[in-house]
Amino acid sequence: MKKTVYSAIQPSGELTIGNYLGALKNFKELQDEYRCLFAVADMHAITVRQDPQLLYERSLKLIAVYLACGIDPKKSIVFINSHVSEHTELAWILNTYAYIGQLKRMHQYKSKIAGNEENANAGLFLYPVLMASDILLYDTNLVPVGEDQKQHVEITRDLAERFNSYYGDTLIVPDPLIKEDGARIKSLQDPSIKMSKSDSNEKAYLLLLEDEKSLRNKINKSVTDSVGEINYSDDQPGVKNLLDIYKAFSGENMDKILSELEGKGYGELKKKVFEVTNETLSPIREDVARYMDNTEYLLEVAKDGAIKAREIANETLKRVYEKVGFVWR
Ligand code: ATP
Ligand code: LTN
Repeated sequence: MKKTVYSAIQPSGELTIGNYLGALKNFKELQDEYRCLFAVADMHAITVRQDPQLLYERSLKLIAVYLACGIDPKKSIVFINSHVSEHTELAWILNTYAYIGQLKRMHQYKSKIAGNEENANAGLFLYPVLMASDILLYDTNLVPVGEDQKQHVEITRDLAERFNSYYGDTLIVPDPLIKEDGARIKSLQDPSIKMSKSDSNEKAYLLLLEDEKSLRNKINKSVTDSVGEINYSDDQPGVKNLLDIYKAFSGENMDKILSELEGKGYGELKKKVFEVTNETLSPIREDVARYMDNTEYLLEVAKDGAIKAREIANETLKRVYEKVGFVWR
């Protein structure tokens, strides 16, 4: 029996290279060894108000991105969360085991409600429980994500362990899978914060589907420092971030990169970063455009994925219902 991998991305904006390097890039290679599920987290996305038309388009586009990044719907289950109602059903049960104190300590929650606590919607608060349900419904062993999601995988583990301690072994306790390279891509304008698709400054991020010209411009305008030397050091966070991006896209080791760039200026570093980024992204860009010309096929992939996902989810939910004492439908 293969182990299970589950991950999801929110269709809440245009994807950045942070999403690609921290998550997407690692999905393809897992398909042969594991039973993989890759989802469109549309239910998570609405914890922040979305334009309905855009949400719809981005959900389909995310399927196109999955396929363009090498996910094969014959090997992996690709689906949209809201198609499988078991996610919200398990979430309700897990809500009754989640501690308010722990939910209040989640970094993502704290940063999203900053300055707006009274009017923040309850979905933002319960977001990690829905994420835990996503993961636990499929008896997931591994969750490939970027560093920022580590805390959410930890609360998932806590919920599974708490449930198991009440009822005996029921839920599999998952591990996060966080790759060293690319797990923490920073903003190009402020390297102390993560690169995020919801940043209000568009120069802060590089989009996965960014065109060549704008890719070059944004990299050229990225913040460096006045040291004037290329070192991989916390004292030079902007340069360090560019080196991390270079390493994650090229797959080369840092010593080799640094020796290649020895004595060179930041202009040369930026040129290299542009080349390696564009080389990886241009075929993805073309493939996504091609898939988006055939949205019927994308819908078919999603619907087929939901049927397969539901089969697994239903079994787990039944197990949970029986433990809790609910009468199974
Ligand atoms: P937002 O910033 O709008 O909340 P996001 O850009 O973090 O969203 P998600 O859909 O929440 O996007 O994340 C999808 C995946 O991308 C997750 O596994 C997350 O850890 C990863 N990820 C997001 N940003 C980065 C980053 N800067 N570096 C590495 N991985 C990232
Ligand atoms: N919260 C995640 C998206 C997400 C997810 C998941 C990731 C929703 N459900 C399950 C891994 C497993 C995020 O913001 N990146």
